[in-house]
Amino acid sequence: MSTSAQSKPLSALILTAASNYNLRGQIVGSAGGQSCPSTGDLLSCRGPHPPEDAPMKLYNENHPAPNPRKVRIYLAEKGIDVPLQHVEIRKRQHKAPEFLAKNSLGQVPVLELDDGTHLSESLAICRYFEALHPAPPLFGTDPLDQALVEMWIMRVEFRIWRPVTIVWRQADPRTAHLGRQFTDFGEYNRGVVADEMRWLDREIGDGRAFIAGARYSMADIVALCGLDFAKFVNMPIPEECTALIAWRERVSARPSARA
Ligand SMILES: N[C@@H](CCC(=O)N[C@@H](CS)C(=O)NCC(=O)O)C(=O)O
Repeated sequence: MSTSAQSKPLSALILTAASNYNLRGQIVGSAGGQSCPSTGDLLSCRGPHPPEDAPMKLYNENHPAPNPRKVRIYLAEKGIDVPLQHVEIRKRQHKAPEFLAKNSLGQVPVLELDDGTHLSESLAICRYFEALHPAPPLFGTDPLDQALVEMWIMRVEFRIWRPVTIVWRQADPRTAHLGRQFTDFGEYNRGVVADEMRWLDREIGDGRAFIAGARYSMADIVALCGLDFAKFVNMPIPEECTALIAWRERVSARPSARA
């Protein structure tokens, strides 16, 4: 089990992962993970079979769900193997009573610990693993670095993610079935997203390699997932944003981006 996943192909992390986690996410032994087909059943297995003695699992949804993706990329960067349990949003499995008992907001991701504790919120889940496995640091190193990573996570969440999710919920036909849409408000936010992408492009146009500075961090994970989701909602990065496009190509080339 390596704590640095950066040189490993993701398939190696998921399919031949060598370690599992006990109650507190410590490395305890061999899993021999093996993929299993999705059965379509509630919370059916999608990732490696959870070993019976290590029930920690991550309730997950795949493309386009950007919040579980944050956690998957984070875990891949760390080389941490956690079994995935698929929650099919299109089938409303996240609103079923069994799932609401795990997260009353009916959202993924949720991390289930061995003692039955449920942890929601993608960033809280990543911070939990960061406290257990500080290396390689993805939430900063010294106090200033940690504050800068936090600053950029908050900026990206509020400046980029928020208007993107407004467009998705208020103006995208694929969410029209969820309830009344305020389409004018949604469409207005497309312009907000483009403006914020231009702002981020100017910020990182100063030559830094990553969003929060010289080191890849959680801020890059949050930004990549947000921008890729924006593309899914038909808001690609404007072509004049060359620094942002180059950054996206750099972070997308990391094996973790395929998680
Ligand atoms: N702040 C939460 C947001 C979680 C979230 O919105 N997850 C989406 C999938 S990306 C979801 O479950 N949406 C269904 C819903 O809100 O009903 C986090 O960071 O985990």
